[in-house]
Amino acid sequence: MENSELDDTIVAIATPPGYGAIAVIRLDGKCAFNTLRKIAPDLKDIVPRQAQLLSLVDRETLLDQALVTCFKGPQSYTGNDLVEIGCHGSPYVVDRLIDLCLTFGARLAHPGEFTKRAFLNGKMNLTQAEAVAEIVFANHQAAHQSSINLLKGVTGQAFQQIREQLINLISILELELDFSDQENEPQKPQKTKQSVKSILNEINTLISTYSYGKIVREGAHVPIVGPPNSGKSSLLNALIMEDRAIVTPFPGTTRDLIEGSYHKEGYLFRLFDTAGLRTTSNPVEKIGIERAYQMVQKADMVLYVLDLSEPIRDGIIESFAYKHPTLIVLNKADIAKSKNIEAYLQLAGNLPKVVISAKRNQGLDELSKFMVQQIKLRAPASQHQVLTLKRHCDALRRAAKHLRAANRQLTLNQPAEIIITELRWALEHIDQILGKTYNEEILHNIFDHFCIGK
Ligand SMILES: Nc1nc2c(ncn2[C@@H]2O[C@H](COP(=O)(O)OP(=O)(O)O)[C@@H](O)[C@H]2O)c(=O)[nH]1
Ligand SMILES: [Mg+2]
Repeated sequence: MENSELDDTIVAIATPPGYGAIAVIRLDGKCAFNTLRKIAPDLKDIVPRQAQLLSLVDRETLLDQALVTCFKGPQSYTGNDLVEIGCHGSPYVVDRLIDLCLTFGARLAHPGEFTKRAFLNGKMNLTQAEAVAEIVFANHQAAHQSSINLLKGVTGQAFQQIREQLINLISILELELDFSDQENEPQKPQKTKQSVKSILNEINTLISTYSYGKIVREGAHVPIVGPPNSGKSSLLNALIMEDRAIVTPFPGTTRDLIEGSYHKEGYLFRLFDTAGLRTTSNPVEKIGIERAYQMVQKADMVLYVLDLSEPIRDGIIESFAYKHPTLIVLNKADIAKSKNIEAYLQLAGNLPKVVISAKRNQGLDELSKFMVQQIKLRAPASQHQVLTLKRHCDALRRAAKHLRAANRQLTLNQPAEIIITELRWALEHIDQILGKTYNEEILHNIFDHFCIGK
């Protein structure tokens, strides 16, 4: 957005399109109140933050009666003069009202433009602006909680602390440079190194929370794999309590990845039913099996389903199970001989395992609890400071790269200017997280993912 665009008066519907009890239209900018006056001739005084019932007219004809709230800048969401019109949720009324605003000089708002204005007007920092979108999109408890932490600025505090430490260190080094000709005792390189290391540690600790944060935000990716006919599709259906995947007694039924999700203890699990693992000459099935292996590569946890009623054969648990977090799910307990169950339990060895019957819904609760426990094990000590956004993690990684470089330069006894340059780069990346410095590309990437009217 060009800066001149900040002066425009913008309009958009803030509620989902379609029929509804009410719809909210937002009008923001210098001419917001004037535009309102043209469609609401009854309006006398602007009483900030007080809803008024007004007649809205399309030229002379009454279009609707609406509850209108005016916010006088800077005490508004955006920091500008802002109007929220709560009209009846009729697509016709909404379209007409927006058209009228356009006729009177407003323009359509871009996605996220109201929140972008709030950020540019200093009403919130960039991580808080991101939190607004996160709250809207959070569809389970864990994601919601992390977005609230972001909004309250709890997560931002961690970045703020790192920023302060960096500024501190840079100013000490700069001061020494300024007074290097005087008889000041310069800070020992060893001490500078310690400070760099301690900041780097904090950054690395934060980065390490991202694998958990990603699960919190997007849900855990859990492929269901195993030999054909072991009951993978049955397990998917049983866990999501829906008849999603086709279940047949014929091996090789499932080929495409079939996704189904469910919530447990506030976490979202995204299950992927996959083609049974076997050697096959069928080209379609081959592709399906290839996809199953690909899913394993990016999985947060793998459910490896085995059929307890089948004899154990060599290589029935493939080697990837030992490289990725895998839970062995021993299925068909309802028709298995206890001798077989014992043998399978032994086969699974040190891998975590549960015995279930997908068909009879037995052991599923235990399985789910186990899955939750596996996720919880990855939670960092402080649940408040968890990275959930890739943008933050990427910026921290870049900052860490410069701190490592600073560390190397210190070891090589390089002059302070070089160390300061690296530290300044690290600071720049932290500042970009908080939006203390930004460019159009950063803003575009963030706000383009917002909905219109937000
Ligand atoms: N007795 C019994 N049969 C099961 C169980 N789970 C699945 N089956 C049966 O095993 C066959 C294969 O199941 P399916 O879910 O399609 O296996 P997939 O090929 O691994 O997806 C079907 O006939 C299912 O009804 C179970 O827990 N007990
Ligand atoms: Mg199947």
